[in-house]
Amino acid sequence: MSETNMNNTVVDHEYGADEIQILEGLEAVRKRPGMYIGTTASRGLHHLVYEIVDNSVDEALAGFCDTIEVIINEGNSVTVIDNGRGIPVGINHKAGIPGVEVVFTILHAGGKFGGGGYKVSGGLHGVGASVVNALSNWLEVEIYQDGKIYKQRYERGRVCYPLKEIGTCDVDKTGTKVTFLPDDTIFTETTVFEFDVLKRRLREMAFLTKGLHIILKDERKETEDIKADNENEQINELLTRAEADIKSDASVNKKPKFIEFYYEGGIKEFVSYLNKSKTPLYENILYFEGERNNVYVEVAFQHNDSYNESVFSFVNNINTPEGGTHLMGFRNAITKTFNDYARNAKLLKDSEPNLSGEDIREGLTAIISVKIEDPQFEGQTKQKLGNSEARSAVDSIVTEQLTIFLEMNPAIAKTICEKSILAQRAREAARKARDLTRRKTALDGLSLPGKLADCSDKDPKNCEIYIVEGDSAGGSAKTARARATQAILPLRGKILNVEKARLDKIYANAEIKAMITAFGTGIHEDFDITKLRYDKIILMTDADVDGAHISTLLLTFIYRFMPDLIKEGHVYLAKPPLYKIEKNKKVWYAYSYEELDKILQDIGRDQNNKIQRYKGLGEMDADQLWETTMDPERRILLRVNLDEEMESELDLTFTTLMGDKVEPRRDFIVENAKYVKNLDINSL
Ligand code: TSJ
Repeated sequence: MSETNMNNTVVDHEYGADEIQILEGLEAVRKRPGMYIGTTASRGLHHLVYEIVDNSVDEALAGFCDTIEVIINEGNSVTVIDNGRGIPVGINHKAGIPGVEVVFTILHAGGKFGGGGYKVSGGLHGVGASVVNALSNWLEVEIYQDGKIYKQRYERGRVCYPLKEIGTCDVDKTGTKVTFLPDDTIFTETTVFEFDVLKRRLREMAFLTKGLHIILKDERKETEDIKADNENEQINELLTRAEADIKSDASVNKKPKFIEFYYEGGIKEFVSYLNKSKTPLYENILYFEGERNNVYVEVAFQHNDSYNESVFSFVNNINTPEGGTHLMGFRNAITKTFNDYARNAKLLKDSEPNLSGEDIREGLTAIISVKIEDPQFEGQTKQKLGNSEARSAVDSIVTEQLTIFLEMNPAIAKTICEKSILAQRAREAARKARDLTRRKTALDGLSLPGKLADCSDKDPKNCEIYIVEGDSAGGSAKTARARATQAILPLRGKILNVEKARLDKIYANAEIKAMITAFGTGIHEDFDITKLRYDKIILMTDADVDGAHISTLLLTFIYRFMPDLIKEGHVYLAKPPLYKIEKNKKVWYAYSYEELDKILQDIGRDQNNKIQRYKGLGEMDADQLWETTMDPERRILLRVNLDEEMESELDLTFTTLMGDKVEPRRDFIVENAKYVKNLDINSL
């Protein structure tokens, strides 16, 4: 092991022991890749790219680079190019090898060897380029510096030859180019990069780094992309229902091959992007920026006329879905500052109580981004920022600048305060309504909704609940079900769109109340998963556009009120068949057009084949419904997943699909052909 390395290394040794350690370091990465990149599935594969790009983003944050280009090459290698200073090629004193070799061969070397500037962007779990190198079949780096081009190649982490000069370039041209091919013996599930996945994260990075150009190109032939797409075929199916009408538009099928992100306004533009399908309450996007105690703070926000809070926080360009000190600092600052303002401006009377944080955050879209030298993560999942200096930095910067802004923009200040006061009143009304239901619950034990046909088994682990659209399908489902373990809750018509209703109205909605009581968990801060009455919550709707819409409404409700049900994998979509085929008294069901095609191929395409296209659950009798959609032995269920790393995109998915602006909604569907893909629905 060490021999190969010795033969290939530039410098003469004294450093043999170090090199053995180097190899052991990278070998450890190859042995336990999960420890370094979390997963070797598709997500881990894509993280390799982010890990490399993070280095270029650091160079941009240090002020030496303004363009990063990412290219997916034919054969699924990836190239990242920046126009920064180029990784240092001089011999690193400590290691006795060129800086670039240190970066790629020594575990956790990233950042430590760079002088000056921030080492801020975090990378997944803070691992470096060496991890990408260790997990690549091969990796090549080229550096443009002082009119020279340097190159080195590695295979499975090992140096192939000493860093060498391979030519000259314009002295003005500087930068780094890295190309790597992920190791298919490690990424056994897939080595196919998905354009859309990279696109989403790169867009986020561009939003978080104002003034940086990030370009993504796909140079593969059509086939690779289609291969990746087919892995999500079951999703396509769901989509074809909702999108059948749009699909005729040829542009849908044309994949983008090139995209450039550049946001001069950074997170300000992030906020307007998130609000694009909503109606803002005022034109400005408030933006505050500053540095305190070595914490660089940026905050942008704008209220819209909805009732939901869409606040996303980032530390060193990494999303922190669980928040932490930076988020607490922000919340504290806006609560205090708006209350002070509202009192002073007599918008809030002396007799009235303070606005709560929740009131002020109603309809708020915000991005909080901090950059900090040594982020400490806490909590069970180590995703919550713990540094107390981040709290005080965000709090004081937002308080100071927001106070001034409100003084100078009284009309906006008044709009926000009035919206918050309305929210306060609605919250009070909702609390009263909720207390009423709570008291009732306490008295009756569990007063389950009347429409619910509950199952008899009392162990939630064995139980499932079907949420069924419409009374007639509900009736069939009640007849068809396995009474011991399957409960049926029929819902009447379209359910309330929680994106467009305030809490009091939501609590007053019968369908929503029925679901909340049936599930048993409570919602929001009262949510308690141990009280869940069913292991599986199965949404069963028609296989048409309306059905897809109802599913989305239901998912939106669950996402906003009890997201943990989705995160813990309790939420499913039933998949009714699309076709029934009859021949000689025998019956087949097909769940997709492809399946229909296959069945017809198998049984022969005779004239007397009877093919029925199911339009709704109502067209099936109880037996058919059981056979095709409810029998655990035969049915197909799709599990709904939240990809937490793309929180903001997910929020956008729901708000866009459920929002009231028609144009953005259509654009969204056309652009992202697969909205459910964001939900990452996995077939079981
Ligand atoms: F890490 C990496 F190898 F994966 C990688 C690093 C990949 C890519 C595409 C780019 C980079 C990278 C590194 N771009 N720019 C830099 N800059 C430095 O490493 C650098 C240059 C000069 C100095 C200095 O103090 O003079 C310091 C650093 C960290």
